[in-house]
Amino acid sequence: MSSFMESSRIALPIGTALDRFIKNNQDQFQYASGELSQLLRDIALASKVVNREVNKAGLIDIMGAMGSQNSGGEQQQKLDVLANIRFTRALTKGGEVCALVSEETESYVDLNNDGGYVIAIDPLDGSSNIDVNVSIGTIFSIYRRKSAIGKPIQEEDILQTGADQVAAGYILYGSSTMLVYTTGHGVNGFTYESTLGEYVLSHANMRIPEDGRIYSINEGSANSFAQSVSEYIQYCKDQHYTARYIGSLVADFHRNLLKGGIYIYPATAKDKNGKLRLMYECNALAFLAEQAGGLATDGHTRILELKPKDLHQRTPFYVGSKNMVQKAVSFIKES
Ligand code: P6P
Repeated sequence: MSSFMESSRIALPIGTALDRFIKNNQDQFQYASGELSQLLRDIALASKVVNREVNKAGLIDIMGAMGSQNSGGEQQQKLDVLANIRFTRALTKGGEVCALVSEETESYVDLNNDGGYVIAIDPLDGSSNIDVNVSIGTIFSIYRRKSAIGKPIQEEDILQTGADQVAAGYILYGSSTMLVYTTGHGVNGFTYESTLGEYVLSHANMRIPEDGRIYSINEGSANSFAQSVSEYIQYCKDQHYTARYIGSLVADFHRNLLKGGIYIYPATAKDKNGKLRLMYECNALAFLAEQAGGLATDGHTRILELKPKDLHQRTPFYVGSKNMVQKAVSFIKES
């Protein structure tokens, strides 16, 4: 065997880079693939900067709280604010986005009347874990604006149901950094190769197992769970399922996507409508879950059919393996 053949055998091929993947699958995006490429490139670029800052959090003064609160009255961490700035700047420069809905800003941010897309984003979810070096994430939803390009933004552009998403995804800043997204034709995962500065396809056509044995819920709130939730959790224990709860939605979702499982954030005494936000947390993960063969509901209605009334509205959230979500819902129906 020639030396070239010998060396090529051990040199593993580098997977498909994100940009190339989008171009190779351009027929799957109902609008101009160049626009989606630009949007995902802007998001990927900002995530690379956030990734660098997250990885240095212990070394530079970006840990801890800002001393300010976000729209939900939650303490803003310095990295929350930094991440919001990074994504806002990248999406502004890209020119494709007319308006941005963010957990970190009370109202939507009007970016560019000539933009054809609206983005809803949680720039850095799991902020309570930032200072203790536990995985955190970015969650994003992409909508096509409904009003005419070039005109001022309308409410109909902003308060769209999750079923209207044209793309959605998350970045997980974990032991490796991954970007996982869908445009409605399956779910694909890309791992960040920092020496190349590229996201490279590592998890093609991700599917969530129809069944699982992992349940993720904060049982510290169990005293205020509805009876149906308590009964379902007891069912999980009777089935000897495993309890896994990281306290970072993206990390818990990603693990359950790979291994099978259910994540539940129900209504509690503290959060009467659940803690998670429909527009920039639940809709994106619901789209991904369904595209991977799973389900996402508020206990009664498919998440993607919920009509938002407010940018920051909360919803109970049951998401994950199809059969597990259906089982959890059956307890609610019986109650
Ligand atoms: P709790 C993080 O603040 C977050 O929004 C999600 O990432 C996470 O799943 C949840 O809240 C944790 O909330 O009430 O269990 O601490």
